[in-house]
Amino acid sequence: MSASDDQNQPKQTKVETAKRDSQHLRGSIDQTLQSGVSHFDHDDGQLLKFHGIYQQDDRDVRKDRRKEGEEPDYSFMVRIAIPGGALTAEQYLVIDELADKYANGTLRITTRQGIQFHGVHKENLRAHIAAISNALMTTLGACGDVQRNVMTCPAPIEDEPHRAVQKLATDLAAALRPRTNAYHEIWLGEDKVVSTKEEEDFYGDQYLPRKFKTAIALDSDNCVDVHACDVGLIAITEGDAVVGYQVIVGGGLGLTHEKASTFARLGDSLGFVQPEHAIDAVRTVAMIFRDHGNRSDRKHARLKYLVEAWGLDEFRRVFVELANFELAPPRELGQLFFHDHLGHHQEPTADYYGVFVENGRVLDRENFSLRTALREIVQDHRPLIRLTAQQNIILTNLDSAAVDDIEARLQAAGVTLPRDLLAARRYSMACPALPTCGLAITESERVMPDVITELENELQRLGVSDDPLTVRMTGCPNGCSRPYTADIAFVGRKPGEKYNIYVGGGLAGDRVVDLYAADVPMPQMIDSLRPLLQQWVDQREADESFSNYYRRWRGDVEPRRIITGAETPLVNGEASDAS
Ligand code: SRM
Ligand code: SF4
Repeated sequence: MSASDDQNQPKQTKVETAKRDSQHLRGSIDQTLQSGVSHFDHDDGQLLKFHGIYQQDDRDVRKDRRKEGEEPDYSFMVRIAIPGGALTAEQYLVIDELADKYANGTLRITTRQGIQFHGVHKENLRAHIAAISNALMTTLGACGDVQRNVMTCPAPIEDEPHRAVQKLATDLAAALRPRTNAYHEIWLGEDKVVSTKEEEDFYGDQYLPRKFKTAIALDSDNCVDVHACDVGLIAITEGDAVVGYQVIVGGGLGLTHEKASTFARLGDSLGFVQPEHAIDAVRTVAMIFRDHGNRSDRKHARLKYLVEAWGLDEFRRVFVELANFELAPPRELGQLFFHDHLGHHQEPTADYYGVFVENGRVLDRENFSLRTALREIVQDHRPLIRLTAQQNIILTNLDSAAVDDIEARLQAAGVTLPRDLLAARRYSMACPALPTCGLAITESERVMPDVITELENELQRLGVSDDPLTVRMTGCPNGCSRPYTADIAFVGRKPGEKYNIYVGGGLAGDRVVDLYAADVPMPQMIDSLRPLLQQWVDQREADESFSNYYRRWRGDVEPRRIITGAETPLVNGEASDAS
């Protein structure tokens, strides 16, 4: 298919109609909020996403309630979009307070540097959103078919490139934020205005065909997994200056099991732009997506399908036609690196400290009081806060004495310090899955800590527990914790805790995985991996990483850029000898 072939599009989806008829995201949300009903209808449910709100129900009690003839136990997930993950101490304290006041007493740092609340009840939604807004944060555009939270390296490193990418993240977020006044009317009580065409001069009546994700990496640090986004920018540095940005297009991870037409794909280098054209480059890609993306099938509506269908050359041709700035040929990129920014770091004027938050969940439970410890640290030291794309939190602007105090408080709260973590846990991530996510097939966040313990034991037995290794889990194939770029990934496959196991990605985020074993019951997952781990330890060269060994063993000359939803597993689901 080429850019000129797509005029005769088939019938658009119901979501497209809901968007078009919504008067710029108003729908009947306001009326439903004022009514006594427990939940929103389909169309308003779709519109709510643009406001950063997901209607959910407690999956743990869903079946029992159905048997009793009761309706689902509805509540709402609320997501704050935080460009570059940057918050003030005051904002963090508001978020912490809201977790108790209106949500389920926990916070969740997301894989895109946002914050989620779970369990907010309909009657509290307005007050909750208003409190977030009063603290100068927004949930607008945290979900929905618009540009999502803009990610960038959050490390408070005092050099020009870090400052430049952090400023660019904020500017880019502002440039593509929806303009509709609906948010202010519905949640903040502003007077109603009549929706006009001009209200959304960029997005129009139907917004984008699907979510649109952006991230900005540095050529020295890809801690944001830039190739997994619809569009990415990589800051190319020379000395202490950013000389321009490599524009990456067509990344995305969601796929559907056994559907070969769906795939996870890493973005390709489109070209190189001057720093002053970075925002326009992203806007131009978004414009192409807006005008040519698939609006008749949401499973194939992401930008990656358009890039794949057109091919990179055609995509570039259309881009150049629209852009009123130069797109130079892509720069040769060196090996990308990844830093997790955990632990104590010293910069010329201040120190910073990265705290490990297992699977992003900030909570208190028996013998573990991370949430209280963080609140007290923030109250007393007033650090600036940065959330990472690995679901962790960085406290910045500290002096060295503060760091000693922070470590002491975390230890007293039962939190493991980064230096005491083994690599498998340190680099691990899991998505929320059950009981909140409506799409979860299996558990993820709730079982991951035990799976990691089992894997750690195995890696210790093999003598490789200090080797950096990314291990990620999701409760379905949508890829929310970016499993398809990890060294080892467990992806929910069938109810009853059966997972597909993938291997062969890696820390740099520039390779996708292979399907290693399918339908593996959770208790057998580590058994299934054992032969391959053993083979790596026996056959690796020097300190070759797990995935580098795996790629060499498989004879891959080029790292693969795509996996489909219907791969053939390398081994049977049962524990087996990989060699
Ligand atoms: Fe995601 C849908 C959670 C990052 C791909 N994602 C969902 C929903 C909203 C479920 C739903 O649609 O009903 C999940 C809410 C669960 C809950 O109870 O909280 C959900 N996604 C998350 C978060 C919270 C996972 C986490 O562990 O932190 C992340 C929120 C990020 C943020 O702050 O914006 C999150 N989701 C991702 C990522 C990773 C990334 O963007 O870097 C991906 C893969 C990259 C990509 O988009 O291709 C991702 N989420 C999806 C998809 C698959 C989209 C697709 O193209 O097929 C869905 C399903 C959908 O959109 O229909 C989804
Ligand atoms: Fe839900 Fe699947 Fe995303 Fe996990 S990966 S949060 S189960 S949509």
